[in-house]
Order: sequence, then C-alpha cells, then structure tokens
Amino acid sequence: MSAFPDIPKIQYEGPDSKNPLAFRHYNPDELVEGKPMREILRFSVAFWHTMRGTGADPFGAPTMIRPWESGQDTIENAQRRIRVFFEFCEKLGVEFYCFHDRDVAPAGATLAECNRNLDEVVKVMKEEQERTGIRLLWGTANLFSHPRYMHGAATSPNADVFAYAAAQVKKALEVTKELGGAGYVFWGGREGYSTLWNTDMKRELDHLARFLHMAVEYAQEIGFTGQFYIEPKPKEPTKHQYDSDAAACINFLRAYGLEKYFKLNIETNHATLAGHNVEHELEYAGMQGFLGSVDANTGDLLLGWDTDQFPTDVYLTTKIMLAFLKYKGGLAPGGVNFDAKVRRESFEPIDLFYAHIGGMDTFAKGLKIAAQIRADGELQRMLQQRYSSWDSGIGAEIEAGKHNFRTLEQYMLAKGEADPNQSGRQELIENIVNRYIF
Ligand code: XUL
Ligand code: CO
Repeated sequence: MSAFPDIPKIQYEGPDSKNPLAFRHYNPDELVEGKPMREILRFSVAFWHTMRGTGADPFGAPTMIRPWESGQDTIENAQRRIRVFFEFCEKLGVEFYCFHDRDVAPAGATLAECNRNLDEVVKVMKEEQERTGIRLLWGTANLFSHPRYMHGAATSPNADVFAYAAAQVKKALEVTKELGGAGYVFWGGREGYSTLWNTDMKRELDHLARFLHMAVEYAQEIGFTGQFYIEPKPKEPTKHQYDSDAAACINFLRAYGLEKYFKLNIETNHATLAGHNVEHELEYAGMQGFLGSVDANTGDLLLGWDTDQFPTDVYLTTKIMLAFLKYKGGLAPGGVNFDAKVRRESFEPIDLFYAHIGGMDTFAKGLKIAAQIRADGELQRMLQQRYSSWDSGIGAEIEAGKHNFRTLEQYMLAKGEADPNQSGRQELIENIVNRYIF
C-alpha cells in the first residue's frame, strides 16, 4: 500500500513550470561539465529528519502527521517505516540516503538486543535497496542520544562508555558494509566539554584518536572500503565541540596520524555556527585535500542555533558547487545529503516533498551557474590578475625559494618603495556574480 497515493513520481518540467511537484532545474541526465547532474550531485535523504522528525521542540509536543506510524516502537513499525522511506526516495528520484543505527531500528535493553533489532530492520533496508536501486551514501552510529553518552562517547571519562561506543560503531560499520555504503560519518555528538575544571582535554583527545584508529583498523579487517568522514560542528550540544571546524579537524587528524583515512563532511549551518560561512570551510578543506561530502541545509542567522532548514538560496548552492567542481569535479564518493527538516508547522507528508524538491532544484541551479562561471572564466581571470605580481620578477623568485630577508632588504633598499596596490574590485565582482543569478 502506498504511503503517498496522491503524489506522482516527481519529473523535470523546466524553468517555466508552476507545478509544485515538479523540478524546474534538476534534470538528472542533463550533462554539466560532461557528467550527468545526478552523478555530480548524488542527492541523499537523511532518514533521521525525514522519517523520525516529530516536530517536537523544547517548548512543545510533536506536530507531524505520519499516517504510516503505529505509535509503537516495534520492529514491525520500523520495517514499515523503511518501506515508506524508500517509496519517498523513489518518488522524489533521489538515489542515496543516510541513516544512524538508532534511527532505523528500536533500541533494546542490552547491546545484543539492539544488534538483533538492527539486523531485523537492515534485512528490509537491503531488500528495498535491491528493489529500488537506491544506495547508501553513508551510515553512522548515534553516540549522543542515550543518557549513557551524557559525558561523551569516545571522550567519556567512563571507560565502559568508550567500550560501549566502540561496540556500537563496530556493528554500525558491519551494517554499513552489508548495505554497500559509500562512506561512514563521525559527527562528534557529545565529544566536547562544558568546563575545563572537570575535563582532561588531552586525555579525551587521545581517546578520540584511539577510537578512530580502531574504526580504521576494523574497517580494514572486514574489508569496508568506504570513505570515512568527520563532520565539523562548533557547538550544540556541548559548548566546546572538539571537531569545531575544518581547520580544527584537519589539525586533529594530522596530529594523530589519521589524515590518510578521513575526509570532511561539511555542513552549511555548522559552518555558520563556527563563525565562518560554508565557502570558507569548503575552500579550507579543499585546499588541504580533505573535501569529502556535504550535509546540505541552512541556518537562520537571527536565531543562531542549528535549525537545519532546507537550502533555498542560489548564492549558497553556487558557492558550494564551485568548491566541489574546483577540487573534485563533483562530490563522489560523497554527495549532497539533505541534513534538513521541515518546520514543525509544516506537518503534512506532502511538505517533505516540497522541501526536498526545493533543495534539489536550488542545488541543480547552483551547479549550472557554477559551471557557467567556470566556463566563462571571467572571475578566474580577475583572481589571477590580482596575484599577477607573483607570476614574474620578484614574486616568482620568492615563490621559487630564491630569496631571504637579506636579499629582500637589498631589493627594497634599491627600489625605495613597493609598487602601488590594485583595487580589490569587490563590488564589481559581486555585480558580475549577480549577472549569473538574475
Ligand atoms: C548534527 C548532525 C548530524 C550528523 C550525523 O548536527 O548534523 O545529524 O550529520 O550524525
Ligand atoms: Co549533519
């Protein structure tokens, strides 16, 4: 039985369409820079928001109407929910999804029971993957919701909690492998702290590194070849999250010899919570060789917490796609995972479609604009021109390592004053970018 009987398969109808259940820009087989859009974008639906988001907030009860839910935390209900989820992805034309272990299956009283429940649900996930061809972009373990993780998981002062988390990730890796996952994400959850009075930061970070090395070793042991990612986030739930931004993550990975095994999964609103914007995070990760995947959403700068809204801003998606085209030629083996939820006032199932269609179209348009900007080359030429003093003469010599403080002093003493600066032309550049947008 269909969960969405009134909703057709969403089709591309072109920019003039006024059909709210159609794409205006996402045309999966259309080539951009020689590749079908679907292969560049690799859209993914986040199971946790789409199927488990209730609309509850700290001030109010759940609001979502989800007719397929029985209200019971049973395996049968969980399995039905999986089938509904795959029907949703199929109708939307999304080819990937992501999940946490505890999103898909009921927890149990013991670890063994949790694992058995997960196996029962994974069977149906596998069936549905085979039926639909929809694939797993990445799996992850929820190491933050259960009260045992109140002080963290891999960074808990309680060694038993570290052991429990290790066992949970072991199982999550097995399941991700079983489902053919293209990746596995570590978002730090409660890996951070509130006060140094009770925190041995060095010891906690050593433990986190040990934990990630164990994950790498176990993946090798079972033959899981998917990409590992760390997802930076600066706050929420803890005040100081250890993986606070791209630079902090990369430093941590290098300090502990993990840099070969991990890339970053950059999330838009995590970047803004860190006081950056997403293009800064993408550029930083990209130039260091750590650009992996993206959790697509947006925040609300007037609110300042992790609102996980769907992205509808073409400037934002253009910048994201420019970074991915520049550094990777696309996102594979990562993708665009909508780590986003409908507002609690948007409580009907059809709102899930509107939300994802909007996000996908905004990304598709951003991709096309980014490709056009790259093809025209005007912005690139302006950038090159701005650094042209480094292309010959003294600049080229410095870059080639031919100078030191003494020789540069001699150069400047002879010359007397530096060449005049050129305008940065920010406003002109912004006007040129606007030509592509409107
Ligand atoms: C939390 C967040 C997570 C991760 C996966 O802010 O983004 O949903 O993406 O654990
Ligand atoms: Co995320």
